[in-house]
Parts: sequence; C-alpha cells; structure tokens
Amino acid sequence: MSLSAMPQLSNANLFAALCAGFPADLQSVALETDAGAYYSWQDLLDASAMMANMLESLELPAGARIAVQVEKSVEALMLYLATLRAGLVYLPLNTAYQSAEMAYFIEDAKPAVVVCAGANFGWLSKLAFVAGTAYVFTLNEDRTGSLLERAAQFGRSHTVAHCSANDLAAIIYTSGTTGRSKGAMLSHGNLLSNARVLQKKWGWRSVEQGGDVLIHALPIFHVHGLFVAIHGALLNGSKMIWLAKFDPQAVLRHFAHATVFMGVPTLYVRLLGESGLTRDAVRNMRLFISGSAPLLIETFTDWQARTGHTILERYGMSETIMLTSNPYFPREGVRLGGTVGPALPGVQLRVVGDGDQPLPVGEVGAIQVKGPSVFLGYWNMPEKTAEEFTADGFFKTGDVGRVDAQGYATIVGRSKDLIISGGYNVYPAEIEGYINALPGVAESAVVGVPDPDFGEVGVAVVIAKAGVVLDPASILAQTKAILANFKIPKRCYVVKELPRNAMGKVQKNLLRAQYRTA
Ligand code: MLC
Ligand code: AMP
Repeated sequence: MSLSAMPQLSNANLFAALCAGFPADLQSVALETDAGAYYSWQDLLDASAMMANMLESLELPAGARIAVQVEKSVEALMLYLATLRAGLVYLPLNTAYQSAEMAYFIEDAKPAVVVCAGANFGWLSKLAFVAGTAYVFTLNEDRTGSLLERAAQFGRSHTVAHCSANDLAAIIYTSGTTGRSKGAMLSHGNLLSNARVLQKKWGWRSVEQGGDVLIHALPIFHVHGLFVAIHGALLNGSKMIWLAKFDPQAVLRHFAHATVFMGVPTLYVRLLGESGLTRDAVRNMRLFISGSAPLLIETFTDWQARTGHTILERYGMSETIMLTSNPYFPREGVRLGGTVGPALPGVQLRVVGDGDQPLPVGEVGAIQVKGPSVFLGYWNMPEKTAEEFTADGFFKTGDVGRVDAQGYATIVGRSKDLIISGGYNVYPAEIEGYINALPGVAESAVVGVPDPDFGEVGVAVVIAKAGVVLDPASILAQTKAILANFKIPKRCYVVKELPRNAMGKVQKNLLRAQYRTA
C-alpha cells in the first residue's frame, strides 16, 4: 500500500482531546488568577505551542522525561500542556522536596530536561547534570526565567505530536512502603479515558448549557490537582479560577462566581472554620467534590448543615486515577457519607481475602481494581510492578474496604503502612530511615494519629543508643533540614523501648493508641 493510501491513524494524544473541548470563542477567559490576571483559550494554545516548539527543538529522544519542580502558575500549566503536545513525558515534583529527595527522583527518572525555580537552580542543576540531564531551565511564579525567554523565540503554530493510547504521558512518583518512591507510569489513554468518564459522571456543563467555572485551589504536582481538576475543566471548555495557594477566605469570595470546587478534606475543614461559609455564599455553586483522603462524616454533615450542599466523595490513587465516585445525578442514587460510591464505568473493583479470593458482599478485605485508567507499571521496577498485580490482572491498591449490595465502596483502612496528612502521603518507613540515621538514634517508629486539621499526622517514637540523651525537638529540627515539610512528624517522643509482638515486630497499633493525644 502506498503511504498516501494508508488509513489516517487518529491521534490519541491527550492534548488533542482537551483542545477539542475548548469553546468556540477562543478569546473568552480560560483562567483568572488570584493576582488578577486573565488568560484566554487562545493564550493557552499559543503559549503551549511556543513551549512545545522549544522542547521539540531540543531533539530529545522519544519518551524523554521533563521533570518540573516549580510553584503553581498558569505558565506551569502551559508547560504541562506543551509537554503533552510535544509527545514527551511530564514528571511533576512536589515543591516541598529538598535536595536528598530531588537527587533520588532525578537519578531514578533520568530526565532529559529539568525545570525549576530560579532560586533552586544552583543546587538542582548540579544534581541534574551529574545524572545526565541535558537541559535545566528556570520558571518563576512572576513569569520570569529561562524557560519563557527561550520559548519566546519560537512560533505559535505547532502540530500536535502523534501518540497512541498506550504512549507514556506522565510519571507520578508515589512513596513506597519500603521507603523507596516509585514512579507510576500513566499513558495518554489512561488519562483521557478517566477524564471522559468523570466529565459525564459529574455532569460538567458545556458552554451552551450555561457552562461551569472551577475553583482550582490544589497543588498541580499530584493526580488530584493536575489531572482530575485540570482535565475536567479543559475537556469541557470551562473557565478556571486559578489560585496559587489554598486560602479559605479567597475561596469563599470566589464561590459567588464559580460552580465547581474540588478539595482534599482539610480544605473543607478549614472552610468550615470560616463564619462566612453560609448558604448564601455558595448559592451559585453546583458541586463540591472531595477526595485523596477519608472525609470524616462530621465534615460531610456539617457541610450539609451549613451550605445545603452534599459533598460528593470519590476515591482514587496515582496508579489508577479515579476509581469510584458517589453519584452526581439524583437519578443515579444518593451521595452516601462515609462511602466513596460505586466503581466508575469501566472499572472493575473487587474485595478479596487471602489468596485473592473475592469475598461476599459487605465483607471487609483488600481492594483490587482493573480498568482503562490503571497505570502501565512502575518506572524501571518490573519486579515491583509484577508483585502489585494479581495473576488475572487486578492491581492491588493496598486499601482495605467493603462493597455493599448497592455497589457502594467504603474504605475502612490500609494494608500499606501509610499516613495521609492533609491529602499528602507520608510513608513511615521513609521517615524512620532518616531518623534512624541521625546521630545517637538506635531505632524509631513513626505512626499516624488523628488530627482535626490534617485528618492524620505523624508522630515519631524514638529510642536512643546506649548512653546517649536525645532531645525530641532536635530530632524534629534535623529531619526538617532534610525532608519535605509535610513529612515532618508533628510530635516526637524519646522512649526506653518499643512495644513488640512475639515475632519482635513493633506493634504500631499500640503506639497509635498510646500517642493519639498529645
Ligand atoms: C503543610 N504542612 C503539612 C501539610 N501541609 N503537614 C502535614 N500535612 C500536610 N498536608 C506543614 C507546613 O509545612 C507547616 O509546617 C505546617 O504543616 C502548617 O502548614 P500550613 O500553613 O497549615 O499548610 P498549608 O500551606 O496551608 O498547606 C495545607 C494544605 C496543603 C492542606 C493546603 O497540604 C495541600 O494543598 N494539600 C493538598 C494535597 C493534595 O493535593 N493531595 C492530592 C494527592 S493525589 P511548618 O513547620 O513549616 O510550620 C491523591 C489521589 C487522589 O491522593 O485520590 O486524589
Ligand atoms: P496517592 O498515592 O497520593 O495517589 O494516594 C492514594 C491513596 O489515597 C489511596 O490509595 C487511598 O488510600 C487514599 N484515598 C484517596 N481517596 C480517598 C478517599 N476518598 N477516602 C479514603 N482514602 C482515599
């Protein structure tokens, strides 16, 4: 067959699908920032084209990673879109990560390009060049930096790179139970299929139907803010009110001009702390969505009482994007507090006991899932990937729960030793590793305890080496110097011994009970 006679393969590039959702009026406002700046849909297209042209000019190999550790800004969003449209792989990193954490990610992912804040260029570029990174650009919150300077030299016309659904679009690092972070590889198909399902399930309204306006107040280096929120709005051509940081009073002010809000439970708790949160303040709002951590039933009912709105809770993870959701449309059922709702269309969710045997309805066991949004595997960790899938292709989430007769799932705990604090995952094994390496420390255990603001916070219980006197405040100060701030235990106790079972394993349940309250 001659080339011209070959059927035109359709492009599965996520960017092409997002673009198709942009409104006909490309001069209308796509983003409004808390600093009072406005960006049109045309601005998004132009700037992402210029950045994509710039990235393509670097002639990077297929599958090259673009690692990005920058503060939230519209330009950072444009860089994400540019990476997609150039067919490269986006690798976002939490801005709280410090040099030891960044060194690990960069050595593991071997990005071709690193984009960082100008203030971090010195130390970060050193790390990156040692790991073989070819280019380090800067991007600052105030629209300065070498990335934009370089991109300004490129044109606004760009052909979206051709991708198949299985091509890698992003790598999201999630901490591991052993302390080693794993990069979850997500494809264009994973991301788009999930975005399409959520667009329908959550009733996103097209411009013709009056349109939606999303308040975007989450960080953009995790699944929740980067994929669930951004793809939802872009795929639907909906404007975003783009807040660089979560500030409850600013969010309250914007409710009058918005229709959709997404948050982790801490955001709802903090909003409930504002006396201005009334039915009147949210009269324009259509939908409040919560996820990333368990929403306490008190928060769910307090929100109903104060605003008249029922929060829609959903459940997902970096490796799978969204898996379940409470219903949006009343015809599909009620939103049940304490549950995360039924599996989304296309997702198979089962609860299993020992030997991966499915359990009867209502019984508590390990949650396993299969579906179009389940990731391709962990970056460079084929053995770990194989371990996390069953022989029949289900992914082991590490969450423990049950499903009722109506299909609603409830998460009751986790088999993975994980603390979720304000929507961020903290793996005790990682923190214990750092504390154990401090001078004078013989051993430590980090456990999660309830917290009214963050839901859960870490507490460190430490044993000193013989003859050493340890100061808890100094242990915390030393960890703060090396680890991301959200990982720092909120309290530290120095004790003589840790409770152990007959096998010698530390009984973390006893520590959790003992240190529940300060
Ligand atoms: C900040 N701190 C935290 C923390 N965030 N400590 C524990 N847990 C957190 N989440 C630290 C700060 O460094 C500071 O320490 C102290 O706690 C008080 O900080 P703050 O000023 O109150 O924090 P703030 O900057 O307001 O941030 C809180 C927050 C933020 C809730 C707005 O943590 C946040 O945006 N969380 C959202 C995380 C998220 O998007 N997760 C989605 C993951 S995706 P000090 O010592 O400096 O005073 C996922 C999948 C899915 O899970 O299903 O969605
Ligand atoms: P992450 O690895 O950051 O993507 O975090 C995913 C984990 O967050 C899941 O495995 C769950 O443990 C937890 N999670 C997400 N949403 C919910 C929810 N609605 N309720 C309880 N836990 C949740």
